[in-house]
Amino acid sequence: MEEWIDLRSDTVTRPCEQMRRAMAGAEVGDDVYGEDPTVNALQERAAQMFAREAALFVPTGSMGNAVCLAVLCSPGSEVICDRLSHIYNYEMSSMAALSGLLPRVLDGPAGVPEAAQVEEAIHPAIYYLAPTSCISLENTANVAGGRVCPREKIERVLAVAAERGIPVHLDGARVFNAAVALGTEVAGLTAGIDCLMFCLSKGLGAPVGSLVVGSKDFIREARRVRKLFGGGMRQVGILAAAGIYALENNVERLRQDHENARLLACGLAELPGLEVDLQTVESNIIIFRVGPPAPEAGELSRRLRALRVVADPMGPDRMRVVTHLDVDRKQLEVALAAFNKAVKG
Ligand code: TLP
Repeated sequence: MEEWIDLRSDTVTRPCEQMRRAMAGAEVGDDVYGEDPTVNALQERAAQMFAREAALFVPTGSMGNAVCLAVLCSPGSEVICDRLSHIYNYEMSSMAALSGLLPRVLDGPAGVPEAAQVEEAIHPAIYYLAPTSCISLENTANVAGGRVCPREKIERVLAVAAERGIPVHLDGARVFNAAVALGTEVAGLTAGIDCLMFCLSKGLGAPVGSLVVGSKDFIREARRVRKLFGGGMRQVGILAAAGIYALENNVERLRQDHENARLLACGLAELPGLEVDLQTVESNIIIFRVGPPAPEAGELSRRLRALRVVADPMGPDRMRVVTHLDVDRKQLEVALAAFNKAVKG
């Protein structure tokens, strides 16, 4: 049977044979009692990789972000975030629904606000203004096209945050992609950020799971809030084992996904009606414009499916494709040939 090539997201990867073996062999215990040795090992490894005191395994990135904001922020306060951020667009308004928070939205370049914009948006301490309780950054910035936020820009925001005494959260769903793209380590890239979430279930190839990373006190409170949100899990070492495997084997190889994304982007840019800004392709995500003579993005997506290539539209004139460990070079060539056929009808 002919295979499908799924470029919708790096979330679509399936655990490989060795990862499944690690999962099947995992030692487990009841993690609500803190007694799952594999979860504990994963949490320690994550804390160590980020040079922080502690980490907490959570089922999803969305829950990780929600837990962090709930710990950092009081109801009725504001969270500064970018207009393109996942936390603002794709998390079911959870900051409002679960924690009574209002997003203060900024239009930063490349999906992350500049320090000057942040400074201007922080409310002064006047009793009739909602206090600003957190600044949330995202790296890589997904909907900006997987843009990588360099350390210098983070530092400028951190300086403003420190001066005003406001904590900074990082939605680091793809922070390993950012670090690999910059040729640096996640610990250095994220130093000084108060708490962060990163995902095992995106480019790292695990089936489930994210981690929240921070200080001991922060993680103690995060554990309580995770339970409050229904995220206390039991013999979850089976999933944590996949996470350990992912951290041990799938970080450096993200480089390949980035190279593949560049190749794919260059190929797409040559096709009639597809407008790809190659300057902005910095990691494994490509967001590009679709216009005449190509059909609307929805129709293009349908034609691609008929050719066994899956890519979703983002509105009528935009599309996103994502490279990951389940698509290799040969499959990308097949995908490009399908795009070529589909744009021409
Ligand atoms: N992103 C998914 C979709 O929800 C859009 C994807 O396919 O890219 N932060 C960022 C930056 C994300 O991209 C995502 C997922 C999350 C948080 C949420 O992670 P999950 O899906 O585990 O809740």
